[in-house]
Amino acid sequence: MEVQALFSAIRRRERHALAQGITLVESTRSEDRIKADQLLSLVLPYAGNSFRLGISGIPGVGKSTLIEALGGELLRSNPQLQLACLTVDPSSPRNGGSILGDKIRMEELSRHPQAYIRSSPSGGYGGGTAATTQETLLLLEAAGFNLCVIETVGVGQSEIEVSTMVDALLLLLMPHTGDEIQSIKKGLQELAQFIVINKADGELREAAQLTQQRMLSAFKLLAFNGEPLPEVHLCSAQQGSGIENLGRNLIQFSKSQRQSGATAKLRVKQMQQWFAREVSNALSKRFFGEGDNQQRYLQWEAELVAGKLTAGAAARFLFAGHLPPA
Ligand SMILES: Nc1nc2c(ncn2[C@@H]2O[C@H](COP(=O)(O)OP(=O)(O)OP(=O)(O)O)[C@@H](O)[C@H]2O)c(=O)[nH]1
Ligand SMILES: [Mg+2]
Repeated sequence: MEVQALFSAIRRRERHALAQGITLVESTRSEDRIKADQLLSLVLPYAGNSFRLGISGIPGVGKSTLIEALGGELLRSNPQLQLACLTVDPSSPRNGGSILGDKIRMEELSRHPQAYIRSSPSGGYGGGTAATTQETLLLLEAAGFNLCVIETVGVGQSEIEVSTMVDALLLLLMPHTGDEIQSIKKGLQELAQFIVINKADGELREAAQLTQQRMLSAFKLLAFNGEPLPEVHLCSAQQGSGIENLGRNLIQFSKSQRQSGATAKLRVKQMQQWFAREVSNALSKRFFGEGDNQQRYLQWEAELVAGKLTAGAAARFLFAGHLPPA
């Protein structure tokens, strides 16, 4: 399809066009990049108008199950909602696991006329491809999706990365019993606006309640310079408990953020962070592509590992074009 036609079809929220557009921005072929950039320049004036929600947590915590339950609930209580979801599937796309996995876990959502699910094999939306995720968001917004959910496998770095492109980050946690709470709470309050303890059902119910209490009291003890504290929720994505309340609070949060002008400020910050990331990626790509830089990097790294100098000194020698003494 021609770029202009693709753009028009995306604006009409035609699914095959949307899928084609996303495949285009995900492509690493240079001729596709040209088309992708043309498409992105067309969609840009129509983008930026959704509530972008990141959902992060360790594998198996219940992210997909939560999105299915929460998505269904939000669609029921908000008739105007158009929900798009970018999910990671841990299974290999080769055995067809990617599509199958999500169809099972998000059965209701994948059939809903006001929902669109895009699945990517792991390594897709989780870390490393921040630019692609951000471009995909623009396409979804131009297609009229006003809630965009990004599921990322939480392994530290990807949480931080996704937090720079969303309006709210929901961190999904397992019920804990012991001291881990002390170590995980640090830094969480700056990253996540919603902390949700999942699997509050069956045998894990009590542990989940205890986790919530401990987390709430830990947060109270910390002084946050007047910064708002994250909300701490309990839920069972599987049984549906706590979902309605969570959904209501998320919508409330998105409205108040928009009305206070926080969303607009955030969009500026998101663009600045995105630009900085692109420039730093481009610089590093250029540096390693030139002359023998890659090889000299490894040589200086070996010197560093051998304890002969500091990382700072090695970097300065590397950039000054020196080779380590033979
Ligand atoms: N008991 C219980 N099990 C749950 C709950 N939510 C999810 N599960 C189960 O936990 C397993 C993992 O759920 P997923 O939704 O696939 O978890 P995920 O975080 O998306 O996992 P990855 O995509 O692999 O990172 C499944 O077997 C779910 O049925 C819950 O609230 N209670
Ligand atoms: Mg999942």
